[in-house]
Amino acid sequence: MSPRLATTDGLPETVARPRYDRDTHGVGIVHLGLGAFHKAHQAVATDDALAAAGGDWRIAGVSLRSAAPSEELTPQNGLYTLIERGRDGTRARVVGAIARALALRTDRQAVLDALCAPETRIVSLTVTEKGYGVDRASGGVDLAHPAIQSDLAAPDAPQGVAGLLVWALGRRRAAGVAPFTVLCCDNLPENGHVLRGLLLDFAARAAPDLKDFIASEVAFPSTMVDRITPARGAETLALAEDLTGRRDEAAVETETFTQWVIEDRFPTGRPAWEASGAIFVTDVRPYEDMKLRMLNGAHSMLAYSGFLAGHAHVRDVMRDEALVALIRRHLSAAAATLAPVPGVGLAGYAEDLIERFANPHLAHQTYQIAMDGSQKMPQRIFAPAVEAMRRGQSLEPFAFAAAAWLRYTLGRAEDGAAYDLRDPRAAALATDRADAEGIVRHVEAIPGLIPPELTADAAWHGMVVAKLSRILQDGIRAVLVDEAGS
Ligand code: CS2
Repeated sequence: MSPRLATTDGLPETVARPRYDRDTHGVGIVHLGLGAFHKAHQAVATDDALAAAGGDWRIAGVSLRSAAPSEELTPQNGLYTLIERGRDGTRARVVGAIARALALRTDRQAVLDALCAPETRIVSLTVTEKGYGVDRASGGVDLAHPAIQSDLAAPDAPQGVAGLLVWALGRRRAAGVAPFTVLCCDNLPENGHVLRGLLLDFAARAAPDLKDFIASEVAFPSTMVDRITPARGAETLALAEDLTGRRDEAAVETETFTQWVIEDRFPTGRPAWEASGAIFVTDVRPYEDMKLRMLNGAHSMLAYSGFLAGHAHVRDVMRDEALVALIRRHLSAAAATLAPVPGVGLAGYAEDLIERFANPHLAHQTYQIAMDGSQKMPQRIFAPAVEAMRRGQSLEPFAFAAAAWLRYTLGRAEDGAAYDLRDPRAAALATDRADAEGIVRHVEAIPGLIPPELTADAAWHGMVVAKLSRILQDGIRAVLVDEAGS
């Protein structure tokens, strides 16, 4: 059996490794949400920045729920293998940016200390859309969210994002330590602004004297993040061992493409992420809308319809002609809802997405993308649908995506096999109604999910009902073929 990865000494020449002395760089970032995406994206950019420009910018990674990431990384001194898989081959690189891996459950005091440390100048986050506890309708806290409930009940024993950040900002202020910059890296529109709104509302309820301080002193730059990173499988670990000659429990597999667009507001400094190709802008919104509506919107559409059509992976979907035609239709409908994006041609962006989705080396499950639909559909499908309606453009592609999602929320495949919805609003989505009209009405009545502009529009409603009804009656395959021909 190969030795465990714990040092870069003796790695094969073919494996890239940190081009800086890890031990001479202190920690400057606490990252909440130590999952595959962070390890494939921000940590890699930080590794590049450290190599190019140095600085005390290594990362203390924190997982809020599971202890697994820290159990995997700690014996490896924070090192892990990044496997980049493109059409032109597979490359392995050992990333050194993570200095420590902590789990809130088992290393609580160390996490709190790291959040309060003056050296910590940035707290970045990838906790997924559902991790924040934002009420999308009000922009404030979602009082039904478990972490919000427990943090409001016991603000001095924080468990969730809002509680931890507000608590730490309060402690820092009391100690005369400058606040950290809060850097949201989840797929939410205006993610910095959303997180700011959440913290201000949480503070108003739990620590009112902090609200104005957070409003005026804390920076929340928004970011657009992009790198397709499938959940790790056993094959990932086997491939890492093949490529490096080391066992690596923390390896991740991703595509070669990576993109990061960031608003440049970091009062206490930041790593030289431009060294990894990050783009700094004053307003990230056009890029975010492009990525959320085109990449993520097409992803959700293909995940629901592809899963129902029996495709386990995105690469299988890309071999289904009808689905590829629908992805193209979706991409161009989504592109038509966008404001101009500086420096980006949307037709080329769409072609690149088709190529990225078709990557034969990535085992990206449709079931993974299908997860948490209630948290994703608003920004990916409903927001562009509202914009298309305003502009008098066709709503068909968006109505089809909505119908495919609604069919998916029923929790059983066309052969009758049941699957777990994996959605925090699964209970609210569940209905006894089996007819399209009943299902659509039920979901339209869930607060904060489908925008009122759509629920009030008879044409939209009728279109979704008609498409869902046809899927229920004739099956997804027949509808895919029809839609692709229309
Ligand atoms: C995907 C994203 O799982 C999903 O919902 O759409 O994780 C997607 O792969 C990334 O946003 C790509 O940057």
